Amino acid sequence: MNRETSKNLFERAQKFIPGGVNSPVRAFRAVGGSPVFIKSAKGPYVYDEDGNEYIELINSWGPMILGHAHELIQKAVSDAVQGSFSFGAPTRREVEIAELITSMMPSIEKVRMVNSGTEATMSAIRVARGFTGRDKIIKFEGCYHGHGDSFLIAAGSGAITHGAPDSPGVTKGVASDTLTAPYNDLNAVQQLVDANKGNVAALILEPVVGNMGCVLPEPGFLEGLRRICDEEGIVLIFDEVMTGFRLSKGGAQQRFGIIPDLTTMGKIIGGGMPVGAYGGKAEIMNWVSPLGPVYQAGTLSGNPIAMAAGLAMLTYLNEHPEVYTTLEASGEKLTNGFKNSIAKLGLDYTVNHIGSMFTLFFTNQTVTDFPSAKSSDLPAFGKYFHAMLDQGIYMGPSQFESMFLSTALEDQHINRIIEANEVALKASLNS
Ligand code: KE4
Repeated sequence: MNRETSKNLFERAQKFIPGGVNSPVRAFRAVGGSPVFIKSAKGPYVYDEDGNEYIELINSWGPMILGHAHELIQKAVSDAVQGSFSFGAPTRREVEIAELITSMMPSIEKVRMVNSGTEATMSAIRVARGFTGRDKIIKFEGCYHGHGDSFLIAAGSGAITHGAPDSPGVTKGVASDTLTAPYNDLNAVQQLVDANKGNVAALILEPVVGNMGCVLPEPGFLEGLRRICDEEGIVLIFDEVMTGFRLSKGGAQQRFGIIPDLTTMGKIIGGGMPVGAYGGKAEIMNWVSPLGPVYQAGTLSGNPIAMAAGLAMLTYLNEHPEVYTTLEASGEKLTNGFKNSIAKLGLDYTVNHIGSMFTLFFTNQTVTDFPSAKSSDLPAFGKYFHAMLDQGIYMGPSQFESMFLSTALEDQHINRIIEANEVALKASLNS
């Protein structure tokens, strides 16, 4: 495939943009080579600046659950832009999306719109700290909650030691208030809680992880966290930026039947526009300014164009439950095809999958946490990624990401991805 224009754009980009991208994962550093610059997309396809067509499995890292340029969402945005772009004043659509979100996710009694998943998670832990009067939070290794300082924390060395900054610029002071535990390890959580009795404000997790690759909660894990948080007065926060409105109409919390105190959202709720949100129990959310003392604000929060896109998206998902049966079937078909090829080639790789999220891990370990995810053969994944790309299949350029299916994928596309997967697996075996 000729990708000269993308290469030239990347050279230009690196002169004025750190790493040539506005978000690190896009730079292909985990897989090598030069990133593809996307010019447009439609349905299951993305088109790069050289006119190459790809069937895609990123879908903007989750938002494009209905495929690209869905006519309903396009129309909602084109109608909205006629009335200007932003007012910095309350609007009807913000009321309507709040009503819709709280009806689709009943654990959310009140919700605040923001502009990204990062803003949502930063704000959620702030209000949890304000509500409880406590300072510490617990997060899990391998879970990503955006680039807020409190989340860029490496695992502490022992069960009761504090986190250490995982990025320059994050202070030791901030890091000392973030405790980390291995995902799926309830005992480690209990130890942290016992060692910090009465000091933990919140526990935040991806109820299904996308950000170490797709990793599912073990049976009893979410229930155990709910029990511990109830016993200790800790605010349980489900970061559903990825899983919200994807794993079911009511997200992971509906699918697993575990109710958090707060939920953070993003991606799908903006229909591809910059939107995040946090919400949950009214007794907690009532602490948010201007009703309560916990300050949080945003010039473009509830932006009318973004709300138009998000409303169109959520309204469609709310009125078309068949979306989820379609995605379940597509996920089953695709990952079964992957598993068949893995077996046929005598490989023992792991495929983690739930609904329309999946990751093919280049490891023979069962992947239930960050260490097992990190046992994957990254050079082999890099070869696989490029072999898929050269066959016109556009996947996330990192082993530690979930892939996302959209309803725009039809059998013909899934069959093509399965065929390309087998070719790419063979290519990844060549040294
Ligand atoms: P944003 O600030 O990127 O909108 O959301 C942060 C965030 C929070 N919580 C979860 C569970 C998330 O997955 C994310 C963002 N996801 C990544 C995908 N790994 C976005 C892609 C990127 O960083 O470019």
